[in-house]
Amino acid sequence: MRRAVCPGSFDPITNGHLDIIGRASKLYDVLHVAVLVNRNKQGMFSVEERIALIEETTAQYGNVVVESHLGLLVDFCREREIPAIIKGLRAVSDFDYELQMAQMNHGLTGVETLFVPTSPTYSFLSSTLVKEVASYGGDVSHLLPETVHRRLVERIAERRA
Ligand code: COD
Repeated sequence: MRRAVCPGSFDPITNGHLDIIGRASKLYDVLHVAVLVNRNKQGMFSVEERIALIEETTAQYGNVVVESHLGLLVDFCREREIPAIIKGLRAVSDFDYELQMAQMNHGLTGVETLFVPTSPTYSFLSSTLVKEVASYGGDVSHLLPETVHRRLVERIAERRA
């Protein structure tokens, strides 16, 4: 069984994430999506909500398993015997930090990191920017799966109420 993991915060999942997950799912028998829990960061969505949105939007691929993890990504990989981490690279600005993490993770357990170049359509896209634009009323509907966009608009309205 060939396995890999796409890790991230996914707060919330965007079309950029989905592009990488969809492409990676074709290369492996099982693709894990790991929602890494950051105790110091209050998200727009709870970890459970993020998992539900990822499960719903990746069901089409048929081989994606979604889980959360508190701790090091290398431990998530070791516990499940996952030899490869898949990361999307948006721009040169991503590269420095991604390279550091890849080298650190490899040094810790030998896990490999493979980079997939993002589709040009999504090279500017991040969850952070989407939340900011949406919170000021900008239209981000073309950047998110429909169900995620609906939940984001609802969440922003709930927070204003
Ligand atoms: N196009 C293509 N890929 C994209 C796009 C896009 N538009 N947006 C995001 N991605 C990909 C990138 O590969 C990105 O790394 C990944 O999706 C996740 O993105 P986010 O924004 O959801 O998540 P991040 O960047 O906050 O995730 C960072 C991790 C949680 C992966 C990292 O901090 C981590 O591994 N933490 C666990 C603790 C740990 O092991 N620390 C030591 C690291 S050496």
